[in-house]
Amino acid sequence: MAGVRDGADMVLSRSVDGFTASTPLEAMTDNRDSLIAVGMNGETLPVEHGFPVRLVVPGLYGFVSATKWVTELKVTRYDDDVAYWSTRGWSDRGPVKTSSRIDVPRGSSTVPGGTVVVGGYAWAQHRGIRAVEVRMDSGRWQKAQLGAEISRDTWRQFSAEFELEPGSHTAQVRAIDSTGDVQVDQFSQPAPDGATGLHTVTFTVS
Ligand SMILES: Nc1nc2c(c(=O)[nH]1)N[C@H]1C(S)=C(S)[C@@H](COP(=O)(O)O)O[C@H]1N2
Ligand SMILES: [Mo]
Repeated sequence: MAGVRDGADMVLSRSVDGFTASTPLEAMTDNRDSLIAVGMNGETLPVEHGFPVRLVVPGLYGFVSATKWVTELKVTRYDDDVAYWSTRGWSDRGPVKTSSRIDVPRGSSTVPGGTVVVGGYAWAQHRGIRAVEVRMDSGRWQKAQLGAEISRDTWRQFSAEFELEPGSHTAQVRAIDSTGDVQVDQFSQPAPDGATGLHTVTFTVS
């Protein structure tokens, strides 16, 4: 309501534990429903999730947005302030990367032969998931069935069926977001700005 000074481009949120996060001012003021949250699942916010107040910013990783036990919000500039993880090898911004994971079959598990269902989640917060593809044993990418899109900020379930012979098999998944971008298949570590690569699960068909 007070407005911000010209040149401001970041909100530095601070916590009782010394953590700080640098969130683009735009992400906290555009129409994405960023929250100062006091509750969760219809109850008072639990202590481990930030009681009495925490931030929730759709589309950004927690290390640049999700400050728990908030004590201060400072409207500032990236040129003037640096967040906790940005001095420890992480970037100062962190849009969530389009990604996906396989939940079944579990890695190293044994499943009955015949039709095997590969299932899991895909996400591309604030862009939304357009498609998910699964492949078996480096075969061709197959379109998965998608669950309902609750919102473009929520995870989306997928499943795909394969007829498999007994033996060892390896499933991989990739997501495609609503902008048409395909999940990056090249492996990279979480630091500095989020992991990439394909979740790969090897299991046995009995
Ligand atoms: N005060 C404080 N807030 C924090 C952190 C922290 O270490 N201290 N970690 C952040 C990170 S990296 C993530 S992923 C989320 C995790 O929130 P959750 O515990 O509610 O899942 O909290 C964020 N907020
Ligand atoms: Mo995190």
